[in-house]
Amino acid sequence: RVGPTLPVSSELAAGPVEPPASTVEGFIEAFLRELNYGQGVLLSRSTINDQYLALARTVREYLMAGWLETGALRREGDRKIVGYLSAEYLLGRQLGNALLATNLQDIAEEAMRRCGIDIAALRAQEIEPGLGNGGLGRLAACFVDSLATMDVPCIGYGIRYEYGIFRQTFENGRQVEVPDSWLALGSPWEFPHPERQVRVDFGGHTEKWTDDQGRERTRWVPGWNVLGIPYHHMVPGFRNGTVNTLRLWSAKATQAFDLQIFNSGDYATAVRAQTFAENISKVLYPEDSTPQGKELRLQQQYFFVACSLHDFIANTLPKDFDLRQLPERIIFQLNDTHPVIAIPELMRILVDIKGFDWDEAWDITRRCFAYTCHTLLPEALEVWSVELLGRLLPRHLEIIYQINELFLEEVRQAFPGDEMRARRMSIIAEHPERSVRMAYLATIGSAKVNGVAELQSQLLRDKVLPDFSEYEPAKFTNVTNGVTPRRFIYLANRRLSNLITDTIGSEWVTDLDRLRELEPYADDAGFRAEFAAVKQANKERLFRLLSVRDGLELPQHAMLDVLVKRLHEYKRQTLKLLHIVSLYEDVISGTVAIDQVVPRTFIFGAKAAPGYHLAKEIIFLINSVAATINADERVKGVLSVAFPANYNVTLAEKIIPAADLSEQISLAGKEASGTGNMKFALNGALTIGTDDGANVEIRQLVGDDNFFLFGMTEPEVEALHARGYNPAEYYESNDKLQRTINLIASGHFTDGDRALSAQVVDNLVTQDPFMVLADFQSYLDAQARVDAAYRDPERWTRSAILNVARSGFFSSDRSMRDYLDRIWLSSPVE
Ligand code: OAK
Repeated sequence: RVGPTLPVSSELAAGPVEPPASTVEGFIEAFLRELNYGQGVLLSRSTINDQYLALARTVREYLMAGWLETGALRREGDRKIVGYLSAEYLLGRQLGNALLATNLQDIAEEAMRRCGIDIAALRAQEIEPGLGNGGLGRLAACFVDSLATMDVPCIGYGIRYEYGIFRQTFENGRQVEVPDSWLALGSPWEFPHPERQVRVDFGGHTEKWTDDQGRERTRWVPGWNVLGIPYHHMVPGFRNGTVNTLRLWSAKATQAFDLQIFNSGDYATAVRAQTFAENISKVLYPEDSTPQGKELRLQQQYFFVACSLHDFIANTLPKDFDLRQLPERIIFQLNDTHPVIAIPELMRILVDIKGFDWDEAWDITRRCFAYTCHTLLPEALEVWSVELLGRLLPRHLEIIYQINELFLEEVRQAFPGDEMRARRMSIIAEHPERSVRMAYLATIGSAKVNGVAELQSQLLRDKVLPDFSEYEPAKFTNVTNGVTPRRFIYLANRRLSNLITDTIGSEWVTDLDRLRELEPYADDAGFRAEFAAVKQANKERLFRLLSVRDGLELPQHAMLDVLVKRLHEYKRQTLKLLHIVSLYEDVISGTVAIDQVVPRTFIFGAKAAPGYHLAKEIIFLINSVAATINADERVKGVLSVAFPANYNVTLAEKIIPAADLSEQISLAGKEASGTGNMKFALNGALTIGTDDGANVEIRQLVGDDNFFLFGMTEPEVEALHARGYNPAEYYESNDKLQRTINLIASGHFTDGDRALSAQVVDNLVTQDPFMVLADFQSYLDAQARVDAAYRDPERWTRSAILNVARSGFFSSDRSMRDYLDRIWLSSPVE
């Protein structure tokens, strides 16, 4: 039986909540009940979707007792709770994870078989909730998984976007975005609670008033408002009975909002007004790391943050709770700057509504927040124009001004006469327009600030927030990212999981350092053979999928060389493309005989932000190169390029376990951490990578012999910038690079149309902001080392095993322990 057996709460006085029996018969009974009474159909008349929904609801039943009891424990206990505030949760499919958490996989499979149903078809029916863009959103999903598995009380707060990240399709090689209607067939994983609606105000103005004690106070007279409806999701721990909650907010129009207009007889306007309000949670902004400063985006941010703070204070804390104790009961972790408006919001609640003095409120507030910065790109640092912020949230802008004024006074006291410093540290930027720097507000208003890998945390201190780290060095810390081994090994790579468990037992699933015990087996030829067989089987599984899904036919025995992540110039998909074209050019020019080439299949996966023009040109070029190379008999079976559309969590779970080579080739100093890099290493791919983000830590752990390092270091990049970088020099002086670029520029891959590759080529040769050309030769040299290593399969497999054995550090369970020790300063609940 899953779930704690303690009758912990009088709320459960009606009797213990009994899940169905964990037997095939018990499961079938519950499933048929859900099908008949939940879905309202007979098995013989049911569609695949009926069956999927009934199956999901059946698994839910097994989690319910644990969920209710965990919730009761949280409310009744006095433990500190983590309030994870994130605008994105890239969850991936839920069914497999719920079956895994409840240990019902085999029972469910057999139960479905007896009902004449192929469970694989039901799994495939699920549309993943893509409520995130990439790394930041997937990290949030890994973190809530780990917290539940570690019994840490956590509420994840976010937005229930009606449309998540767009579905990517290709038309003539160009990206076309299709709306992602993940809710179209109903989501069995969410529990709407319209009765727990929260009102959120916007606009209007502020007024001064005097209270009974003669104190001057401020009140916000809002101009309009919307309702937030919470949708609860279960976050099950791995077989520990804990089920935490993810609370996602959906916007709904208030009645008052449209009644006024309705009464004036203008029905159409009233309906439009309703649509306007409900737009707030309509769609996820698809820009990854490049904020657009759109009004609706700020509305989204304030909307979910206001709902969440209200929910915690009014509904989770006891009614008579003394708010001076708030920092003992909650830590709000800010997932980048998107939720940072929570800081002035808590000040508003404490000062304007609860009547606290400013200083006391500020002391409380600063201890309730911690800020994680996920970037190093200057263009990714959010700023909001004062004009917009003041129009949408006039009271919050006043509060931000006051926070700033008091903070700068402190700075001036600490550094008398250093007015330049005070100006640099101001939350308000004056150029190019008056705006609020959200990262500064986050830093000033938080107890701790962290980066997501050692190198980035260092650069954050030295380059992004140097004045702040000088002023309050103890505030800054690092927590290197991690990934959940439940989804990314156990679920995604059952074959490897079984091999590991057969070899060292099953403890590794919740104690990933145990993978170290695999190290001696790297020298065991029998184990290597089994390990290699797992890899081969995973490749074949992937190829079957890509054949059905994308009509791609790929050779069975080539090295699988994979670059999957968002499309961004700094991630340098073009460098990979240059490598592929140079190999191809070697063959077609007769420089290298085809039988000298190590067979490789290259896989790309990448979505571009819809407005990111150059990124979309790069996608087109990759597809053009792929089509040309795949159709060229001269390289058939030796060089193949696959770019399946719509890379997402579901596809990642198939691609990563099959990969031989993991491409982590960002320009040093640009990738904050990366988490794909960790997933590949844990699944036995070797990395070719720069000294960037968490690659640095991966290399330190797996060892130089098991990692292909190339490219400039961050200080070298800086030095080259300072000297003045001119990509044309590299083009002129490197014959191979010239031939490669010339072949692309010639129109060879674009049916002779030179214009179709010109933008990418010109950008590389004349601008190359991420120094692709400067790292080209070093990359090619490293790829030659990759080829040499791959020619020796025993050596390769040995390295792959050592990558797995030495990457236990990259479990998100470890990240959570680090957050607990360094930031949240509390230990998991017993
Ligand atoms: C998105 C929006 C604004 C700022 C950063 C991001 C983002 O996704 N950053 C990514 O976060 C991941 C998780 O920490 C890191 O692994 C990636 O390196 C980083 O680009």
